[in-house]
Amino acid sequence: MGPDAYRVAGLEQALSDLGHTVTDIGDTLPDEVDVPEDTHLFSLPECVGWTQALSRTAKEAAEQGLPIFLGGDHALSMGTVIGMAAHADKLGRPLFVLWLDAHSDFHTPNSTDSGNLHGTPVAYFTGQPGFDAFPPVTTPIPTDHVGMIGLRSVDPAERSALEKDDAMLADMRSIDEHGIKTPLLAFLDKVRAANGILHVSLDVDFLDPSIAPAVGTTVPGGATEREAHLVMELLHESGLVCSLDIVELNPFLDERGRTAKLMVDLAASLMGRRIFDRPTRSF
Ligand code: HAR
Ligand code: MN
Ligand code: MN
Ligand code: MN
Repeated sequence: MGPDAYRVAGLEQALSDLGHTVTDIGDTLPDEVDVPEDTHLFSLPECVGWTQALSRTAKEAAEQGLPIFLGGDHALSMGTVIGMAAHADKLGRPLFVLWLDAHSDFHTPNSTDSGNLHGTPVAYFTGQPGFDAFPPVTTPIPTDHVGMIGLRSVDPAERSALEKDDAMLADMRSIDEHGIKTPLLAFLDKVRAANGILHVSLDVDFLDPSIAPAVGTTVPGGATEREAHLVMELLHESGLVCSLDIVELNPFLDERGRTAKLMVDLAASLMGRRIFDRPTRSF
């Protein structure tokens, strides 16, 4: 339903209005895999099947242009990031990942209390142990190639794992103090210095629930519409972005499509829409 809500909200039109040639390749179906159900992890066989299918889809799509992956559950990034990592490897450039999220999604299957695999993709694609049921990660993203902005709900197990690593972590407290541009520009400098390319993963709950209610895991105190647009515009200007996930949209929880529309507008800002071209909302 997430992808369809973005389609209805006019994603394709918004991007073609910017002069891009847009190809909607439709919904990706999960591969059939021989993985048994798990008593603790929800929908494990499906997630493994999706990871396998999406990594292949990402690799293929990246050859054609800049893929935008629509979801749906954030577990989607397990596949999109390893696919993009393989693409980057082929280009001979390192992949960096910018995680825009209230959560760090750094659980392993062993540490997750909830059993929700959307809480695990960053641990998976950085090569943490415990993901034996999943496709092997041949090109793990080093944790110092990961930047997280928007953090405000990180479980104790994730916290102690992150403390040992060197991902760039910008929580909402530091954003309030220093502005959202400070950690972002520092991270982009790092990508540029390494001649890297950047995958951006935008979780709806990065945004404040008052402007983006359509997500099952809201955390108050999120990014404002203006902060989020600024991030997208700076990302566009960097010229470093190779791919984007827009995820965790649950249209059942939306109010007249406002969250879907905001996510579409943010994608448009990242793809080059300039400030005076923002659409008027008439109802
Ligand atoms: N850390 C919690 C868990 O693992 C919450 C996960 C948050 N949900 C997301 N991901 N949508 O960002 O269950
Ligand atoms: Mn989810
Ligand atoms: Mn989240
Ligand atoms: Mn997430």
